[in-house]
Order: sequence, then C-alpha cells, then structure tokens
Amino acid sequence: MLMKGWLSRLAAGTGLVMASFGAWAYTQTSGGYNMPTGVTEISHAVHKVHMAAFWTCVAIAVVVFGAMTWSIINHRRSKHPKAADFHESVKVEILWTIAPFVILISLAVPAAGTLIRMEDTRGSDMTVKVTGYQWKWQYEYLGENVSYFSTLTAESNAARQLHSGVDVTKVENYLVDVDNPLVLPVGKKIRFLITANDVIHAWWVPELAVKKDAIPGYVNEIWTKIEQPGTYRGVCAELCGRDHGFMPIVVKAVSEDEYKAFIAAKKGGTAVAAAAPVASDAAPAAEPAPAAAPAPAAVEVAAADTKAAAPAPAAKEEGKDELMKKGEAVYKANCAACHQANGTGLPPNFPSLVNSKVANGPADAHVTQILKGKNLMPPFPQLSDEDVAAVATYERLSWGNKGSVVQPAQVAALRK
Ligand code: HEC
Ligand SMILES: [Cu+2]
Repeated sequence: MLMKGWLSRLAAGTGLVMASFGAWAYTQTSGGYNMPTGVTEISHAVHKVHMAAFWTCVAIAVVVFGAMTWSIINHRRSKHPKAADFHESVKVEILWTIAPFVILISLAVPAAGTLIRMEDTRGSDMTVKVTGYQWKWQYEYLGENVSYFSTLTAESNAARQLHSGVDVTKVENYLVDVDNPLVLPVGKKIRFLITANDVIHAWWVPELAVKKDAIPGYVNEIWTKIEQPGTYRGVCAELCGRDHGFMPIVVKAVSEDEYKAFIAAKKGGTAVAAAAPVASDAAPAAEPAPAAAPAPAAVEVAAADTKAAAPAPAAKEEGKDELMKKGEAVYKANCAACHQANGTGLPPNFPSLVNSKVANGPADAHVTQILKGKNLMPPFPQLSDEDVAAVATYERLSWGNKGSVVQPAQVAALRK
C-alpha cells in the first residue's frame, strides 16, 4: 500500500527535525567534537562565525534533502509512470542565483570583520616573541630580558621512545605537557611576534583562537587577550619534520600579580633548558616561591627554574657530579630522540655514542659539533654554555666512555 502524500511528508520532515535537533544538542555541549568556544574575545567571535556557517549548512541540507526525499516518495515511477516534461523557468533561475549570493555575503561579512580584528595588534600591553625550532619553542618577553625554551616534558619524552616499556595511558598529559610553559597575564592585550629558526612551524592554541605560521626570516603578528586564568594547550600545526608531533605548547594564564612574580623570578636567574617537569593541571605547587616572588602559590615554574639556574656565571668551575646530573637532563630533552636514552643511537642514521670517537676524543671537537651540528645532526647554539658543558660531560663519561669533563668556560671560548 502506498503511503499517503501527507504522511510521507510528515515522516521525512520529522526525521530531519530530529536529526537537526540532535546536531543542535550536540554542539551545545560540543562533546569534544565541536570547535571550543575558547577564552578570548576573538575565540568567541570565531566560534560565532563557525556556528553561523554550520547552521546555514544545516538549513540548506534540510531544504535540499527534504525536497529530494519528498520528490523520491511522491514522484516515484510506480506512481507516475509518465514523466512530466517541464523546463526553463526564469523565476527559478533568478531565485537560485540570488539565494546563494545572499547566503555567501551574509557569511563573508562577519568572517571578514573577525579576520580584520585578529590582525589589529595596535595598543597591545606587552609583546612575546615566539620562535619555532626543530622541535621546541622559545619564548622571549620583549623588553623584560626574559627568554627560555619550552620542550616536551622528560616524562612524555622517555615514554614515547620505541620499546620504552611505559604504559602511555598512565602518563599524565602525555605528549601535551612541557617543562616551561608560556606564562601570560589575563586581561592584557598580548602581541605575539612569531617566527622560526629552521623550518616552517605554526603556533596554535585553539582556546585562544591563535594560529599563525612561524616562518624563518619572517615575523608574523597576532594577538590575544585571555579572559580567564587556566592552562591552555596547543601544538605545532605545520608538519616540521620527524618530531613535529612532539613540540606541544602550554600557555598558563595567571593573574597580573602572579605574572609579575613570574617575571621577577625569571630575571633572578638565567634561562635554562634543563627539564624540571612541572605545570600539569593537577600537580600541587612544587615548592615555596623564592623571596623575589611575593605571591606564594605563584607559578611553580618560576620557583623551579630559579633554583636550577641559580647564580652561575659562565666562568664558574663546576663539579663533575653536578655536570653529570644536569647533563643527563639536557641529554634527555635534546639528544635522546636521536641518540637514544642509553646512547646506542639508531644506526645507520644516528650513530651510537658508546665508544664514539668524538665523545672519547678531544673536547673541543665534541663541543664544536654540538654547537655547530654536522650533517643530519642539528646545531644547538641555543643551549647555554652550562648546558652544553653538562651534556658533553655526560656523553663523555657515560656508557663506558672515557672522555674528559668539559667546563662552561671552554664552551664559551668555542662559541666565539
Ligand atoms: C636530529 C638527530 C640528532 C639529535 C637531536 C642530536 N644528534 Fe648528535 N648526531 C646526529 C647525527 C646524524 C650524527 C652523525 C653526524 C655525522 O658525523 O655525520 C650525530 C653525531 C653526534 C656525535 C658524534 C658521534 C660520533 O662518534 O661520530 C656526538 C658526540 C653527538 N652527536 C652529540 C649530540 C648531543 C650532545 C646532542 C644533544 C645536544 C645531539 N647529538 C643531538 C644526530 C642527532
Ligand atoms: Cu613544528
């Protein structure tokens, strides 16, 4: 028996209404599948444009699939064996030219407005220069003389190694946590200058609606104004080589006082690349802040770093144990990806450092190779003299190697 016309229309209509209600309910909670609304004025604007385009698509789908379903049911061949043969209608043609035009313009206007606002970096309160490296980020607070590197936490890095034996589901914030997050104040207009030092990267933090290519030789601009304190995570969004997936971004938005304490604490020491895995959401404040930082719970990062970096002028002689300990951290953060945690490397491309001629040979050549790189090995000029001395010492005295201790002063001399 054939369905009556009104019945089939009702059925098709109900189905579509239910489907779109489902979609609506889903986007309200986002369920992790929709774009985040974010925590900045721009991210809200971007979300609005996104939802407007989404609902326009839903409305078009309802009309198109509704007409199609209705036609399939009511004009099927068994019902109308002889097809109608109408054609050409100026009215319909005008309608289907004007309707898409109106739809596109009504979407383009708010989208263009938002894009223009995103680019307007005028009147910013502070500037942070972001530099992409293979495979880490450097943050430089312009005018503050504070700059540091931000790399994947040692914990994630160890867990991700082939045959690490670590159950990665047990690692907190696996692959999305860093040693030194970017600390920013809320309620301030922050301008970012984004560039790269080797290949093209892209700095992307979805909840800030900030995504910009980091291109060597170019400086791109973008800005943000974060509304609420919190930890916001992002990733490099431009395929930049083997460890592209291992250079996450963590932004910690804090109150202005906490931010000031952080900067003050950072100024107390030099920037270090060595890893002190902190700053996961759940981690309790690591240790009491030093005297320089008035806010007690202030940014645990600051506290950890200042301690590690204490007053260490380049010329100071360092004990072997100290160098070895620091060297291990620097090695894990910067070298283990290629040379492996146990030094055996991944031959034939990445040589073993066990019994290596370089690690057992003259220190100058060893240090120069770290500073300047060689063939597939990238240069590491961004590491401090201390870090280079420590990592060289660590390589020269680990895994049965019989090299010498390297002092920061030696590195400083070779840098020139
Ligand atoms: C992207 C991979 C990669 C990273 C990261 C890396 N290396 Fe290398 N390393 C290499 C390659 C490739 C060579 C071989 C270079 C050549 O001789 O052509 C090498 C060679 C060496 C050698 C000499 C080995 C020998 O006997 O020939 C030393 C020492 C060394 N690296 C130390 C380091 C240190 C220290 C770090 C971290 C600061 C580091 N490497 C990070 C790829 C890497
Ligand atoms: Cu990258």
